[in-house]
Amino acid sequence: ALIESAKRAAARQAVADHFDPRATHVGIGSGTTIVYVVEAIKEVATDPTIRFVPTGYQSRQVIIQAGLTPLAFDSLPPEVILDIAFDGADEVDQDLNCIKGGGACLFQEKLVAERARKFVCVADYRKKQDRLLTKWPTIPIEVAPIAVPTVLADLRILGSPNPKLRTTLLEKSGPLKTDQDFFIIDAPFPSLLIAADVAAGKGKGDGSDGTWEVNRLATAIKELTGVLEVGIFSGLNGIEAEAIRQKEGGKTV
Ligand code: DER
Repeated sequence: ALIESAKRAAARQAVADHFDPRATHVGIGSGTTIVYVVEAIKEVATDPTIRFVPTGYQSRQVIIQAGLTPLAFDSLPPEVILDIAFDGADEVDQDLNCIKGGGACLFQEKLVAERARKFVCVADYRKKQDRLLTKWPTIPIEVAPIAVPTVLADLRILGSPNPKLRTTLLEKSGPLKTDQDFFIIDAPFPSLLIAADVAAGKGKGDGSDGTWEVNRLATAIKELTGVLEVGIFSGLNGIEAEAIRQKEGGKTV
């Protein structure tokens, strides 16, 4: 209940601070926190012409169940930029870089995030860490099924000790399929350096000494043949994280 109330608080804060009822196109991410974001938007979105762009099957369902109108990303007129996009994250570092893909929707999430004038990451206190891969152990990577064996081998060469194909529990035996009918590989790496760490000589950040800086690792993985998208979001224009801290006894911890 504490975590749900923290998610709801982060969501309501983010909508109160950033949602403009005059918006015409709004990106809606995936996961559980986004449900609270849509709930809060529903309370203030009076204009029936606003269109909500989903980031996958679940996101579209959340929009429809709230009685809002979805508009598929590939139906967007090419000149249209989204006023704002809201989404969750699995972990957020002090430079507002995010690990995303816990819900296996990272490809459409990145498409939508990069199409928005402002990207608002809504994350409760558990997600906020100094460096990425502190609590969340792996980088989700969307891969063409046929390329899985080579991408697994390539990730080991980049320094991932034990990259794994994501399988589903209970629902279906075998690998999980994304909305693009691709597979997800979860690749563990040691916690990632931020740019300031490299500048301070804490590591080269290019994998040569076992350390990786966020952007360099994201680029190195993205360049592997067979990789569609990497679950590291960084340097997005206007990315703002609403990480609501847990309140204990009325004080912020
Ligand atoms: O998969 C994603 O990137 C989602 O945004 C997700 O990780 C956030 O999920 P949550 O809001 O249920 O924690």
